[in-house]
Order: sequence, then structure tokens, then C-alpha cells
Amino acid sequence: MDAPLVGLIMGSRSDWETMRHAAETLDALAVPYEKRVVSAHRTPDLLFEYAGGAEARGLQVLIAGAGGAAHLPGMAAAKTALPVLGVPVESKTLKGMDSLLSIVQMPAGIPVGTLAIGRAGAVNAALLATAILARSDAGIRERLAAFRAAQTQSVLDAPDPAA
Ligand code: RP5
Repeated sequence: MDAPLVGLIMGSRSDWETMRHAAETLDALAVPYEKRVVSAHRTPDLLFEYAGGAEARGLQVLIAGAGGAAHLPGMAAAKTALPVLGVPVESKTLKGMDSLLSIVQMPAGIPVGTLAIGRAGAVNAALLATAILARSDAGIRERLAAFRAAQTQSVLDAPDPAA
């Protein structure tokens, strides 16, 4: 098993239904990652330890998903210089608008690359993490190019939306 390059974290086990789409996309691209629940509110010391030590452990990108008062991506970004990609998980009460605004509206100086709410954001966070890694890894670059080409071909192969 290759050492993980992506740290996939989420605020709660309940986020897995969304964040599994990031994991599945990384699996499809054979990008090594680790996944775990790290809560900004319920386990703040773990968050500091995880984000603070991520770079030294060899991780190159963090993907952080959270919902509601979604402080996990921003606080992770505060503790590491690694790129942090934030996925707003769709919340029951506010449909993820709370998550989106909590993640996207960072103060200048501590960036979080914020993706779309829900599954699209999770998939795209994985693809963006892969694109970042692809700059310095020819194998990942080739697999990402093949993934994109297959995606294009699958649309071209099924032009009739009712077939
Ligand atoms: C956030 O609170 C989590 O990211 C999750 O989206 C939300 C609800 O968590 P649970 O109450 O389902 O554990 O911290």
C-alpha cells in the first residue's frame, strides 16, 4: 500500500454519505489517501494535531468536508500550509447553504478551495486534489487524463437522452 498523499477528513460519520464520493473518485484514480473523522468542535485537539502534523507525515493535500457550522476546513487550513479543499455537506435545515458560507468566506491569508455543496463538491475535490498531485507525478497525471478522456467519451457515446 502506497503512503497516503491525500488526507480526507470530515466532521462526523454522518458526512460519509457525501464524502464517500471523494473516496470513490480517489479510488478510481488510484490516488493513495487516508480517511477519518476529525471534528473541529467535538475533537478540537485532534484537529490541531492532525492538520498540524499532516505535512510532516507526507500528506500533500487535505480534503475536508463538513456541514452546518462547518469550521473544519478553515481551521485545518489555519494549521497547515498544505492546500485545503473544502466540501460543504448538505445540511437538513438549510440545505448546505450554511455549510457553503461557513467554508467559503475565509479571511484573506488563510485560503480554503471551496467546492460545490454535496456529491458534486466531493467528487470535484478529489479531482482537484488529483490535479494538484499530477503536477509532480507522471503516473497520476496519466490516470487523470485517462479519466477525463473516458468521461468525455461516455457522453459522446450516449447522445440520445431518452435512449
Ligand atoms: C458537523 O455537524 C458535521 O460536519 C456534520 O455535517 C454536522 C452534523 O453532525 P452530526 O450531528 O450528524 O454528527 O460538525
